[in-house]
Amino acid sequence: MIELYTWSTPNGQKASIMLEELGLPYRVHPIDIGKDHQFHPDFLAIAPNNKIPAIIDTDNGLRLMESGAILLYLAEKTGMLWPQDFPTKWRVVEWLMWQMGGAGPFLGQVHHFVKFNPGKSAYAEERYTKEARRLWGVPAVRHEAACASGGAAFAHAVAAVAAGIHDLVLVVGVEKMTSQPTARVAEILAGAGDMSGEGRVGATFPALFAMIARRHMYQYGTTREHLAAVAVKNHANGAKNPQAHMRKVITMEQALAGKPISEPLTVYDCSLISDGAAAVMLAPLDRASEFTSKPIRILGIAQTSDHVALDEKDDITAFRAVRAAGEKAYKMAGVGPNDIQFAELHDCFTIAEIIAAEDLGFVKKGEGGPYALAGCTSLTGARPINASGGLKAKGHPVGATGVAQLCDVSQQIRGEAEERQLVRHSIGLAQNLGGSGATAVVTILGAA
Ligand SMILES: N[C@@H](CCC(=O)N[C@@H](CS)C(=O)NCC(=O)O)C(=O)O
Repeated sequence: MIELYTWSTPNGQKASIMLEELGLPYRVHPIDIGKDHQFHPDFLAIAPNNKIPAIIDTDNGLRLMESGAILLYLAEKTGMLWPQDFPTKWRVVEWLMWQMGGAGPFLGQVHHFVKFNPGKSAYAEERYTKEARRLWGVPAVRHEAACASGGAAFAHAVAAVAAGIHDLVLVVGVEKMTSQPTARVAEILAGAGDMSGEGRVGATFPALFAMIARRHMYQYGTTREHLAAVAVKNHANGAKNPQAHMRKVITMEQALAGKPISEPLTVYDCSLISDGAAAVMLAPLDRASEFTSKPIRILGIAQTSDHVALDEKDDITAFRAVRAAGEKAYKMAGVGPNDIQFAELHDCFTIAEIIAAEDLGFVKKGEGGPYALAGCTSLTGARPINASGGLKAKGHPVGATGVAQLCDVSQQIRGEAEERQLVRHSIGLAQNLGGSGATAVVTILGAA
């Protein structure tokens, strides 16, 4: 157990985020620095420099102050977030020291001299503000496209690098969802849909995708077994993925007997409410080797849009935006569906994976269900889909999902997917969906 002595400031948050990220059990002891509790002898015995954060590790009695030392200690204790290869480990230390000795103190001093210094000092204000502006002087932007936010951010970053506007771009997807109850999360997510119509009558995404599934069943004979086959396969893959949210194998019987959520969808047809983050770095190909010995090439990418509300679409058994993005991405890459060896598809619901496989031309319209049931999309099938476990088992932290899919495809291309490593892995596709088909991003990746 880690005893954490802290307060809600940026240095305190560093320690809390690290403990959460590592999943270590910890207990918080608030030290109200606004009331000078940091000078109390009990706290000084733990942190002689009278600053939060500080920790005591009850496993060995070790006490530690300084946020940087705490991060390094926890990383080494768990072996997590602590690269084993020598140069990468020192790259981590380099940037940690930069935060501790550069960005952190300078931003703290700006805050102090500009907001709190009662005497005012033009010299200090200018000195620290100038340095802070230099540190902050990189462009940063947030993208919002519901569950396709990560993919949309990536698509725009690719355009900026390709246009020569930026050389290096970091695309980060992040979402924290589990602090809210399921009903509240469903309500918040519904806000990304058609609130004036669907949302107003209480139709959250499970209800919308249930209607899509019903219609697909009616038009093409898709069955509950077809949907369940997707769930069983993605759970099996997720169980092999150390980064998956849910690592639980389920049987066909379990999937078919799942608790109803919105008929015909059961709990096993719905993706997870997850916390998660993912990042990818973009560089022109001639600079990529500065950062990795295994660069990944973007062969094709497209982002498209469609109506938000289901009733405005002429066919709800297909996502027009996915079809259009797929066609454009194939054209850019100079390949067709048959060249795609594996894919990460946006299985927010099992029916969405089936429809995406059809929209992207992996199978004819209406054949996505039988294709999954026949095992063609399993790790050893003809075209593996969601080898990561997909949104169903790996998890669906919405803003992170589109970026995480690209990480999963890259991992396969690099041959680093361990137990999930596919035999054919030189060209893969990621498909990210926003809302009930309002936004789609399709990316085709290959080895550089
Ligand atoms: N270098 C230290 C700085 C810690 C620090 O400045 N803590 C502040 C809060 S963010 C504090 O405890 N201030 C109380 C004080 O200065 O009396 C670290 O990273 O842990």
